[in-house]
Amino acid sequence: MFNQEIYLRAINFAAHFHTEQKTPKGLPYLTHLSSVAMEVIWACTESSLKDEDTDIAVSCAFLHDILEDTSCTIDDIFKEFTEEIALGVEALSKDKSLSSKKEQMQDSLNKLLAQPYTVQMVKLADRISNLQKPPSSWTKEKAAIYLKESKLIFSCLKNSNIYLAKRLEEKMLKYEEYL
Ligand SMILES: [Mn+2]
Repeated sequence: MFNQEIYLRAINFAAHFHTEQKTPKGLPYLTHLSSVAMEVIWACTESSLKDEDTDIAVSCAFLHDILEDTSCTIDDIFKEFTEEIALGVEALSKDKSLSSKKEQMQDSLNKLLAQPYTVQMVKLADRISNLQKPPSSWTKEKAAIYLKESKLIFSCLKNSNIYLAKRLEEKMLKYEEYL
């Protein structure tokens, strides 16, 4: 079980910064963040992780897109959360100064591989959440590239949590239907 107060701090902080942001399907962004947190909580429970580890994973789940998508800075996170969480969120964020998306992903994966498994598993949960039916505006090529990228994430981070790895594998198999 996680610490409810830490959970509340993370969800409120995320909601404050993501405010009006929507998912590609037009839903409040908090639906994505809470679905990632839900996958993480499920995996932490299945794996019987320690409460402290679950708290880190759940906090990183709620904060994993905050640096990329909002005005929140790494200093803001350091002020409100532990160093472990701040560094975890930083590793989960793409460095937009790198020129291509491919480089940004590889850089983020390299940073994640230096992080504890509690942070790495958030990336698996994020991709599980994102592998729903693609938006109608996506071409089959775009979806195929997304699946290929998902396979890279899986191969780099699958050892962080066997339950999430299995679930991501199933999601990728299902995603083939959309190609
Ligand atoms: Mn995300």
